[in-house]
Amino acid sequence: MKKWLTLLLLLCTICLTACSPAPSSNTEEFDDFIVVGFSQVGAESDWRNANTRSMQAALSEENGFRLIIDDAQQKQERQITAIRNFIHQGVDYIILAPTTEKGWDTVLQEAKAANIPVIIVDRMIEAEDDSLFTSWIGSDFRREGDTAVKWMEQHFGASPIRIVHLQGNIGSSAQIGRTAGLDEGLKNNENWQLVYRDTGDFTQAKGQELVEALLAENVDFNVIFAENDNMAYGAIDALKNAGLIPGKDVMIISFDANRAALDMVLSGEIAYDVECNPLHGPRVQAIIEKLESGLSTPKLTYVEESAFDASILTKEMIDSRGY
Ligand code: GZL
Ligand code: ZN
Repeated sequence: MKKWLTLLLLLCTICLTACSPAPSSNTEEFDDFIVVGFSQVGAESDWRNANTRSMQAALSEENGFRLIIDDAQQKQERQITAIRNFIHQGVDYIILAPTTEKGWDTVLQEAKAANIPVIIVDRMIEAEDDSLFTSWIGSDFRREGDTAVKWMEQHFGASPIRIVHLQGNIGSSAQIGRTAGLDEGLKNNENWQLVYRDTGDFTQAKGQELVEALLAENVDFNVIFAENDNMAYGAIDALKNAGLIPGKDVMIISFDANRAALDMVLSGEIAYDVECNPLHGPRVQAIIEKLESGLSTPKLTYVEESAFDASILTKEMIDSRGY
């Protein structure tokens, strides 16, 4: 072909691609992907990081997804902004792991008006009507609290216990349910005394800080009810720094059952750990794939969970778990 003709053709091609209209919204270039906007609580705990990893592994490009994750640093207002951005970007689905139960109606109305299905994971929300979300997957936090209390009743029997209660973020379903379980236990066991209660925001640093302050004031306690493993890790550091032996001087009950915490159950530092399963990725993937093929999905799905103390736990069990 004549050189000048090739050059002319080349110029046309370059011009055509350069002149084609920019995609209408920046999800345009994801046409052959299912675009998912995920508003994640934050990165406050091992549980949360395992939850994020599970979502990334399931909603991957090889599985046909483009996942946009926003880390709200445990602030609801940042989640509301993230959801508005997802609506603006025109994502196909919104996943919300809500920091707290209240305050979602307005922004979820906006998602509904934009015809974007919302899937709630982990904690629950209070919604004026449940058409504001398509499906919820999470844990029964009250049941988790009751499981811990049942074990405490069996383990401590009638001996007097003085409890320090490290709560999660106030207003989150995990805190509401686990606290309700303990409150029921306190009501039913007159040999139980609550000596201190405050939120450690599910973080290791805050858990350590609270227990250090109690030890500095010589508060007398022999049980710590920590609403997640990271606060338990912080409490254990504080006890050890004060020359106390966790599992001997103070018994620790915890939640999540992360790998590191289960190792501490084996070593005796944590007496009992109630599982809260973070591996929601495949469950969300299955829900989206069902919705994509026009099938309906259950409004609420509770995940199966167990609990561990040293009498039933083995290294093999720990190694066989996904987090
Ligand atoms: C529970 C989850 C809680 C975990 C904490 O489902 O919401 O938040 O128990 C995490 O570790 O920070
Ligand atoms: Zn396109």
